[in-house]
Amino acid sequence: MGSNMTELKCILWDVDGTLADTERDGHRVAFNRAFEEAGLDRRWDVATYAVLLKVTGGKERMKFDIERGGMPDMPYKKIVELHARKTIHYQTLIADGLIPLRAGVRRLLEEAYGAGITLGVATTTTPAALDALIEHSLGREWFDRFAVLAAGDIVPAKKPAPDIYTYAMQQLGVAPENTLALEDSGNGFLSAQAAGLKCVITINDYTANQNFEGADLVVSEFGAAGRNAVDVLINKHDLTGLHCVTLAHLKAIVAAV
Ligand code: XBP
Ligand code: MG
Repeated sequence: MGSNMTELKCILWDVDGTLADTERDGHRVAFNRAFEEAGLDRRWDVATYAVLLKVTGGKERMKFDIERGGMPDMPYKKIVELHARKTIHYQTLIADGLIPLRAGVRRLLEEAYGAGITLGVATTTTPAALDALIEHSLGREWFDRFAVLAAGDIVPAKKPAPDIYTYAMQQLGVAPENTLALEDSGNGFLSAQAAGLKCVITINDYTANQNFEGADLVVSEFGAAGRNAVDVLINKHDLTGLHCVTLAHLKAIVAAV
């Protein structure tokens, strides 16, 4: 590699929607269980949740639903209590093994880890929810393999603000030009972009119609050798051989001018 080429040193992973499709059958269901348990009439159906997902963070999402008249007003303390119960329901759902990793996630994680790339997490979700997913879907060894787990209220402003990415890079001592973000949503993309990062998007049902203009690569999933080729929606750097997304592709994106 020539000295004037930018080297990929660090990959920061989003969690919800990127590592696993946690929103529809995980977070959403957990919120509804907490509402039911608290005697609230409100249930978030799949379509309603699509609207609510424009606000990141579970407590912030509840506050937003209250403001739009979906839920009765309540003191912030009550929101925090409901959210704590929601997190416990979410942990139970994850522990039941209901939410698998998305296609190609483990392959790409292992390829990057084996190649000595620094790996980290940058998410708006609550640390306890992230821990559950690592323990039950990824495997305990990943607690050590991720060099930073940046999550939830550790920064005051959640995505689309850049803060969580900036925090993760500060913790790791890596520069934005050597770091790549992996995301699934418009808010995640905006956050990564604002932190000065190039970004690869793996869309899902909730995010497929969001705006990813300017993203480096947008695909249907990371993919795998034994699966159909991934759908490529944006390929800014004219990458080839995209049956599935490999570490070589991620390196090429960071090296591209
Ligand atoms: C997605 C989010 C999270 C979850 C809910 O985060 O917005 O708020 O929907 O998690 P990301 P909490 O894609 O950045 O991982 O209820 O724990 O906030
Ligand atoms: Mg996400």
